[in-house]
Amino acid sequence: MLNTEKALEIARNVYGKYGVDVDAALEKAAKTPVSIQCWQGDDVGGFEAVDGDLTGGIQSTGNYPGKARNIDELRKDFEFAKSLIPGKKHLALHAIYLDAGGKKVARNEIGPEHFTSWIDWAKENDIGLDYNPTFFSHPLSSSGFTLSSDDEGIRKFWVEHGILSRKVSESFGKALGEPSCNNFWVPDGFKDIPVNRAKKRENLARSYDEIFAEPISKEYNLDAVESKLFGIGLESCTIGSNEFYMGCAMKHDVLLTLDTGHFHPTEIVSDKFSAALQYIGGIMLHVSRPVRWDSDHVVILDDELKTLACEINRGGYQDRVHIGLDFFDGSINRIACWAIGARSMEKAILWAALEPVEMLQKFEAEGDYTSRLAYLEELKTLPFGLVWDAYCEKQGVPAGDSWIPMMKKYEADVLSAR
Ligand code: RNT
Ligand code: ZN
Repeated sequence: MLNTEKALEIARNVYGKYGVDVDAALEKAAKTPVSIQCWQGDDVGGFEAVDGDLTGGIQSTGNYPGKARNIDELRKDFEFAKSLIPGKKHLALHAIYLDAGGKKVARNEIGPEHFTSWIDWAKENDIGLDYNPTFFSHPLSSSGFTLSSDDEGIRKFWVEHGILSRKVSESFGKALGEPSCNNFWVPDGFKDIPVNRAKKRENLARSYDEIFAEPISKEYNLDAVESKLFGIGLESCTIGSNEFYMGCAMKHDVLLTLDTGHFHPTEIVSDKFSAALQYIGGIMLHVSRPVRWDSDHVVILDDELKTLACEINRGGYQDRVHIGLDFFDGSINRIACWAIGARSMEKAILWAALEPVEMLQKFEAEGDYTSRLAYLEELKTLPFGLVWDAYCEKQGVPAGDSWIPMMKKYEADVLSAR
């Protein structure tokens, strides 16, 4: 392998031809936070003191050995995964990952006190935290409806969970000095053709009116609402659809969460930033990889991932789009999933930072679409790999494929003993 300085020299030369400042790109990428989902570590199981299946129309398949069985193991695994991933990182928690010392806590009572050990851990590890209330895998979600339920008791129960989730998230922001994104996703929907969609959507809207009634400083907490197309067993109607949450995000001035697996298969999320952001303050991304359906495969560096990152950059939306990951695969080494997915996201962010946006946008403004396409193609074969390796080196994480034997060793030493 070339040494870092040599590699950078070549890259500076090549990218310089297009007016791209490689060093500025490295800095820009390093500053972009990526929120990594804790739930990849244990197949969305969580650590409530009750056993139950994963419900809500989502699924983690595969039974690869070595999954984290408790908070300590999950933290250890994440610490190791983190050492393989360059850039600024957050960990996204779900309410079911609370630390209640083995005690059973009702969902509508999960509050900041159950996450103080996570905050201490986050400080030690120099990462930010994000949060998600958990509206699935619970007896009171088994009817298929939570915040949209016709049953006032059930609806109120989940409203209470939602209100408390904002307090947990606020406590993260206060303790760690940067806002925590608090993401609402409810599985609510119908398997078969409903005849009163309106009622459920009115209920859901009413619930958010109640949940978002109290103002919380955006310095600490940024609420986000996530739409979806369909879930397994909920194919005919999702109450929290895209149109529902577009309006909800506008009304309550909260982030709109766009999950890349939550749209029709040919519909692409990279086109949506510049549309939604004309009217909505900010977007939270759940970067995932749908294969034929919302399958939550591990994110890879495909064209759409690059375009997602480029569109944030091209539009100047760095401060308004919060990048988060959302995939969960139990069929291969789970730590490798984190590393592959998050490293791919980082690659895309660096790729975008290396794009000669000014030059390309000038072609477009001048109507020279020929040059626009010609250069977009030529850029694909610039020595990106050299810059990526240098980025990893500078960030103190393994470059190239050198992380793979490290991951295998962790598997042999730690995971295989579980
Ligand atoms: C489900 C949503 C949601 C979940 C996580 C676990 O389709 O994408 O974001 O994946 O909250
Ligand atoms: Zn999601």
